[in-house]
Amino acid sequence: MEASDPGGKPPRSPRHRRSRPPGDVAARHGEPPPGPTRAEFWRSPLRGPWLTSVFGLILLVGITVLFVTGLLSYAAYNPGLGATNDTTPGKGLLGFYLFPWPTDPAWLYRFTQGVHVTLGVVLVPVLLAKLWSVIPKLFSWPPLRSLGHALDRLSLILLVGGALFEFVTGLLNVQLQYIFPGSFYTLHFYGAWVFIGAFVVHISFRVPVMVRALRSRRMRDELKTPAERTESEPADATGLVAPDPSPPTMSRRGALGMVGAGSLVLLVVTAGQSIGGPLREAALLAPRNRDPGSGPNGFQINKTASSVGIRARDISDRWRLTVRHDDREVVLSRGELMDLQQHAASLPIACVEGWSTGDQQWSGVRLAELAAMVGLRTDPPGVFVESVQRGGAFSSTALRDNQVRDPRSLLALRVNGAVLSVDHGYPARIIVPANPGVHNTKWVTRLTFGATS
Ligand SMILES: Nc1nc2c(c(=O)[nH]1)N[C@H]1C(S)=C(S)[C@@H](COP(=O)(O)O)O[C@H]1N2
Ligand SMILES: [Mo]
Repeated sequence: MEASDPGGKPPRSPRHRRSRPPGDVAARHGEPPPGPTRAEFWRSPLRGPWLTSVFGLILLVGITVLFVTGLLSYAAYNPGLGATNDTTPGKGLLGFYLFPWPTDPAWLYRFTQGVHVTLGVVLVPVLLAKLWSVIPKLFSWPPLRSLGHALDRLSLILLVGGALFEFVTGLLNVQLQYIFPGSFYTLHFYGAWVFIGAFVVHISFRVPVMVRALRSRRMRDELKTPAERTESEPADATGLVAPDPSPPTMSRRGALGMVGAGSLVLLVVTAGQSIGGPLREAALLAPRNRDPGSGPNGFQINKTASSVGIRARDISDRWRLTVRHDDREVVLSRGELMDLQQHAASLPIACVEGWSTGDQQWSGVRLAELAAMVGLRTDPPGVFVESVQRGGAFSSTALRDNQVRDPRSLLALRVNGAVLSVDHGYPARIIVPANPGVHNTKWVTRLTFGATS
C-alpha cells in the first residue's frame, strides 16, 4: 500500500499512469478546480474504508429489517382488498408478495410496526455518519469518467436520494408534519422499491470491499485507541482516506461513541411509544403519547371526534347501526346492541405511526355474530365498514374474512369497563386483533358483509 508522501499527494503507481489511454478524460478535464473536488480539501483523519464499513454494516442489517417490516406493514393494510384500504395506483406488480394478514398473535402489528418506526428513527445518526464518511466521493473528479462510472454515480444518486427520501417521508409521517404532495403510502412504498433496487446493486458491488475493510482493523483495538494515538487508515483504492489529514481531534472510538450515543438517545425518546411501561414517560419524540388522559378511556387517541368533524347529532340517540348482506338488512340501536351477547377481548391499538397501546379490555358484539344476523351463519365473508365520518381516508375500511371470523373481532361498545368515549369511537367501533390501527374504524354506522366498497 502506498504511503502519503510529505507533499500530500499519494504517488501514482506507474501501472496506473501507463494504463491511461491517450486523450483520456481526466487529462482533458485537467486538474480539478480548487475546492471539494480536490482530495486535499478533505482533511479528517477518521475517514477511511474501515469506519465507512462499520457504519455500512449496521445500515446493511438495519435497512434490511426496515424493508421487511415495511413490506409487512403494507401487507397488513389489506391493500389487495379494495380501493378503500389503499389507493396506490398500479401497485399490482409490486404487490406480488401480498398475503392475508393474520390475526395471530394479536400483538403482531404492534411488534412489526414498532420495530419499523423505532429502528428508522434510531438509524438516523448512523445514516448521517455514513454519508459524512463518504462525502468526498460526491465531489470526485472528473464527475463522469466513463459509461460505467456514470451508471455507478446514477445508482448512488438513487441510493442516497432514496435513503434520504424514505427517512424524511417516514419521519414526517410519524411526527405528524407530513407535507409531501400525494399519499404517504404511495410515495413511501414506491420510494422503498426504488431505494432497495439501488441498495442491492450497491451492496453487491461493495460487499467484498466492505469485508476486506472490516478485516483490516480490529474493533477491540479501535475501542482502546484515544484521539492522540489515532492515525489515518492507509490510503487505498476507495479514495476515502484524506491524503493530507489534519491532526486528529477525535478518535474512531469517539466517532463511533458519538453516533452510538445519538442512536441511544433517539431510542430512549422513541421506543416508549410502542413498548409502553415506564419508557412511555420518556417518549418525548412521540407525538401522541405523553398525556393520553386518565380514566378507563385514558389511552392514546389518534384523531379526536371534533378533529374529523363528527357532529353531536351523528352519534346521538338517533344513531343506528345498519348491518347488510345482499338484500338482507338489520337496523339496531345502541341499546339493542347492548342487549345482544357481549364478548370481551384484550387487544392493543397499534398505529402505522409506530405508537401503540398496551392491551385494552374491549367488549361488544362479535363481527361473526353480526354476520349471522344477516344470514351468514358459517364462514362469513369480509365486511365493508363505514363510519358516520363524512370523507377522509380513514372513514371506512374493508376487513378480510379471516378477520371477521376471529372470535376476538368485535364491534366494541365498551372499553376497560366503561362506555367508549366519544374520541375512542362512541357509539361503536371496530377492534380486530393484529389489525393496523387505521382499520379499527371508529363511529361505525354501517357494516356490509361480502362487500369491499
Ligand atoms: N372513523 C375513523 N376511524 C378511525 C380513525 C379516523 O380518523 N376516523 N383513525 C384510525 C387510526 S389511524 C387509528 S391509529 C385508530 C386509533 O384509535 P384510538 O384513537 O381509539 O386510539 O383509530 C382509527 N379509526
Ligand atoms: Mo393510525
